[in-house]
Amino acid sequence: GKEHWPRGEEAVWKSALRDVDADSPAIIKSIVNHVQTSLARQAYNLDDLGAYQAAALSVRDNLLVNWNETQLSYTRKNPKRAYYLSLEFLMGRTLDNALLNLGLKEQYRDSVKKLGFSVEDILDKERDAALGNGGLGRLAACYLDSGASTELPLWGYGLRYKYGIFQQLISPEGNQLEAPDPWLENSNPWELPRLDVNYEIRFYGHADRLGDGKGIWQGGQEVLAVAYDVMIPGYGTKTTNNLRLWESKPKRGFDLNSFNAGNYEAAVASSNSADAITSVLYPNDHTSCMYRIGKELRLKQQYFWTAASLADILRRFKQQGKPIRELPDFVAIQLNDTHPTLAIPELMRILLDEEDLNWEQAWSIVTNVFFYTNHTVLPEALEKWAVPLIEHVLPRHLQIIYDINLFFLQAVERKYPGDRERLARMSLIEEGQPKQVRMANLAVIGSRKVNGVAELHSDLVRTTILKDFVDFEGVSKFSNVTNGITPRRWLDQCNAELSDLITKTLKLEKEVWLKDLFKIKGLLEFTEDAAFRKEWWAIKQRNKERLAHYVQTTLGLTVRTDAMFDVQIKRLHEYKRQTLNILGVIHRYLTLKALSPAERKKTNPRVVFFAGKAAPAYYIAKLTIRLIVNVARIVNADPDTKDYLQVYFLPDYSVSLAEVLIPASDISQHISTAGTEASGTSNMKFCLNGGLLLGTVDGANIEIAEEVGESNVFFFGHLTPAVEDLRYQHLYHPVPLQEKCPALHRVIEQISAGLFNDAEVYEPLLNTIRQNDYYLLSDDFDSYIAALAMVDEAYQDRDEWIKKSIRTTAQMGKFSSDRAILEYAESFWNVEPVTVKKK
Ligand code: HBZ
Repeated sequence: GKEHWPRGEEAVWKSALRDVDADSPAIIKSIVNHVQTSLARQAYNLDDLGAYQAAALSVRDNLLVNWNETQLSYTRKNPKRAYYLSLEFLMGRTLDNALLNLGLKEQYRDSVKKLGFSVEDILDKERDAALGNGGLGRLAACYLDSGASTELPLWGYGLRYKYGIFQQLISPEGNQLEAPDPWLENSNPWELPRLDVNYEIRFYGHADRLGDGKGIWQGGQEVLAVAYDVMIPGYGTKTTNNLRLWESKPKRGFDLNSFNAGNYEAAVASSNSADAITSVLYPNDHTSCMYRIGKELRLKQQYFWTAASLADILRRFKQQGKPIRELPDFVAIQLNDTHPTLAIPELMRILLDEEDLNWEQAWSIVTNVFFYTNHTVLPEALEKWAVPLIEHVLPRHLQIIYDINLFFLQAVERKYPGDRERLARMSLIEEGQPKQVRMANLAVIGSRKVNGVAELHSDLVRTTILKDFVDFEGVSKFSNVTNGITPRRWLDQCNAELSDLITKTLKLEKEVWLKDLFKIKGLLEFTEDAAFRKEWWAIKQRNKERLAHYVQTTLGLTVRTDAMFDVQIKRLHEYKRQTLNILGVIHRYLTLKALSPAERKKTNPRVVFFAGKAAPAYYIAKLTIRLIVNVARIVNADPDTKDYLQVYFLPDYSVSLAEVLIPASDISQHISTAGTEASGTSNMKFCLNGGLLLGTVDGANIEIAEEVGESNVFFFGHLTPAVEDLRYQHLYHPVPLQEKCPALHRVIEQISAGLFNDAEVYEPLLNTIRQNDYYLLSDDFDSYIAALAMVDEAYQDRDEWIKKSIRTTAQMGKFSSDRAILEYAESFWNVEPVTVKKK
């Protein structure tokens, strides 16, 4: 453990080290210095982008000091550490977050102002780090923020994709087009290349068994994993943790044989394949069938990342000089979904083949190190890998998976003699053409604990997809950690005015309530204070105007800001039912059209916003986008209704767009078919910002209602236990839509008749409802429309609405990701906070 210690006298080093310097002139000096040296630019022709880069480098210097202090203190204290393995980290922008976490925002605002720039303008120059699809990736980002803020020794491990989630363009017809996201184009000041931290990762080759469960894996292709570190500052603490992202590189001297043979092209081609591993984020959420194309590359991504991360974790552990059997006392590894499950056979391989442990010793270490979080119960989303593919890419791992399976099934057979169906269900191998490895089963049996992400979801995990495992291993291994969100980004940063009002009202330092979110409950006593309500409402209004300004400048469209703002923003998926929302919009449109002008005037004006990306191969989801865009076109241009109903599809949804949309919402929609949305996390973000929730009894909506009170949310739709029966009815006792739900039938037939152009185009989408309606739109439509009417009615009583809004924010304390990450640390990992001394 010597590597981080200074060589000479510590005091001499310390006195010379640069510390966080909150002094404005020093900040100006540092920015100017970066302009002149790091950027090699002249002060007089500096643009906003240059100013952003210089400010970022200057802030980075502060982070670096804290990062070094933090890592040094971990090395000295040698605590048990936790590692969060996630294929996705949806970080968004960094500069604003770093300024707020360091407490330097106002100093930098003043400094850049004196240099002739506006801090808002330069913050806006940063590109999002969009290394994720949606909730799962953003959750990982919130957990890193919370880990650092609660001073946990927690590192993230992921991949440094050259291209993040695709950029979404909408064609004039309303089709989604995908363009690459070259986010590293302008260079990235937030990453530190660690060219010296690298590992060789093997693929292909051949594996031999050596007896006693041991083996040897040789040959094939070797690729280099190179580390890039991203600093993760805690809020109001010196702790600055690390997110280590791997880049793939051809091994130096790789395929020298090809060069020697004069086959230059073949050598170059193989280098290309090494680079390809971390070139692009897979844009599919939930639909594993969609990465059948290029699936070998996806498997290689998963192994490359887990192998490099484990090698790094083990190297750090070994530097302490402890025996390998103590690994579980110093290391906990959280698997974010099944994507990193190959870490289980990989650690077995290392322990058996390289550390020479026997099977029992190795398996006992493995099953005490790993923890698995499940994020979905949708059967089509459970990962499976074809046996022949694993055999080809990772031959030794397939042997180990078969051995794990053999021992496991022997144990199941001892407990349930002769129960062959149970064995078939629990096996790691699904029979079929080809056979497939069930990654969730492997993750479960290789882990110490398994959790879902909201109470209902964890119950469903225990009673449906993992029921056999609960019966076999006992229920205590299967628990729940309800998701959370960081109140720093999702309130203080995105809604600074509301944050200031809360601070002023609570008479607490904002550092206090942002770190103990239950403290915002103190707002409850101000619901009856008319002046407070007025301020609360004025802030919501300004946030609506900020959003309207965004729409005006990016799309050239004028949004009316005196209407209710109704928002649904999330990945496009049938189970999330954006289709239900747009059909509801059409229903409202038809209703408005049928009213007299005088009657229309009495209605509640509404602006409906949609945003979200569809997986590029998800045809039905793309049709939904097309329908929304075309409904918007017709409705917004109709002089009869345009004062009462506007619809917008905002292209290219991202973390930074969410930061503008969420604070502006009066009502947001979380309307998945009951039992399908594991948790949802944007529901928490809207409610924290005083938006009310319209939703189904699903995921974390349920716990939000428990906290804020059912009178402050709008629930509708069938409950989870009814869903299975309804689906059965659809299949075996279908009722024509016209009889079952005439209101929905009318809407659908209007689309079919061409009210929104291109009638034929929508038929496949409409047929999903007319035919088996798997996501139960026809069962929930009437109660959905009724719930929308209740929202309208509630909004008319403005004072009561504002009270609901305040009560909602006030009771969201539970949903801080600080609470969630501490639950993982305390009840799973047994990892404790480490205080990093302020110098
Ligand atoms: O994880 C989401 C759940 O749908 C949501 O309910 C939950 O709140 C959130 C955090 O727990 N799941 C995802 O976002 N999943 C993915 O993005 C995904 C990505 C790649 C895959 C599969 C799923 O291969």
